[in-house]
Amino acid sequence: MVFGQVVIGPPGSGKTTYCNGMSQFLKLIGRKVAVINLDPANDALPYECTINIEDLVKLSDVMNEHSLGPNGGLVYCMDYLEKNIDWLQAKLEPLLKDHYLLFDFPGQVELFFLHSSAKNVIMRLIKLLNLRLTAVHLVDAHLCSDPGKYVSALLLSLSTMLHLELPHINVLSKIDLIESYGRLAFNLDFYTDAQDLSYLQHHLDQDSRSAKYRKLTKELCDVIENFSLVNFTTLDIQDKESVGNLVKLIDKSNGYIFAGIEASAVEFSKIAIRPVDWDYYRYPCSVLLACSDFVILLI
Ligand SMILES: Nc1nc2c(ncn2[C@@H]2O[C@H](COP(=O)(O)OP(=O)(O)OP(=O)(O)O)[C@@H](O)[C@H]2O)c(=O)[nH]1
Ligand SMILES: [Mg+2]
Repeated sequence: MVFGQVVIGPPGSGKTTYCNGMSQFLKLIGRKVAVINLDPANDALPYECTINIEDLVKLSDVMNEHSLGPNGGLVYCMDYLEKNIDWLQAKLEPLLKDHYLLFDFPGQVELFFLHSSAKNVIMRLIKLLNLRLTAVHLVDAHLCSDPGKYVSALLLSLSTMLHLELPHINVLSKIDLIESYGRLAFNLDFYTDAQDLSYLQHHLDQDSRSAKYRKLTKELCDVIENFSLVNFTTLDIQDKESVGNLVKLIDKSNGYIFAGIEASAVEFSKIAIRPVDWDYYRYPCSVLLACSDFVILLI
């Protein structure tokens, strides 16, 4: 049985940084990790990727050949990947024996709550390769600083959960920056639990700009509350405790802890007994070399 994570979320929410930090953390606790970049718009990758969609299809080629913008280009690339799923299957097969998989997906959100290609790719892989995957949906914690944006984050999370039909964990990323956005209207628990949204509506009513959308906001909040599916956990990718807590949640959701591969407790003890140093911004040697060449050229 092969376990892994499907890392998704809006542009800039921290997916690529997460894959880098998470792969280093998992390696430290003794897992063999493969990061699979399925975002053709990711140019400078901070992690060493085992499989790169760029080897199948390039976003710039698609945009030039089909006169598409970046959004249309990404939809095309996902459709292309779905049609060429055997390419990805063949690349993944050698990893199945002992690797934990991290899939870095594009940040174009409609691919995950509207279009079917990304979902079909994930479902086909699960069936063909017997994978156990959890969707890790990153949302920038900055959205908590504005009630309207927070409602949109809830709605996006709910639609993505319903569309993908995977074990799913919503994460407020970059939580280390939350204090820099000013005082929140409610305690952080309010935003992570997403329980009683009437307080939020009341708060929105205070703002004259939001008042005219009052009925719409109420209806949206009712939908979110009626499903009662969305909550969030928090993450600071630089903090080992924060990453460790998230790993434990993910292990429960995709069944890793029940698979008896290695007891999670044993794995975590490896990290507890020694100081941990990982650089989540780390760039692979080739990128550093390319950068230093560039500097030399500039000199
Ligand atoms: N302070 C802080 N910054 C973070 C964290 N995670 C990511 N970032 C920063 O957020 C920015 C965007 O991160 P990326 O990893 O490129 O985000 P992404 O979701 O992959 O972006 P796209 O691929 O463009 O959709 C970068 O400058 C990261 O350094 C975090 O936990 N804390
Ligand atoms: Mg990225």
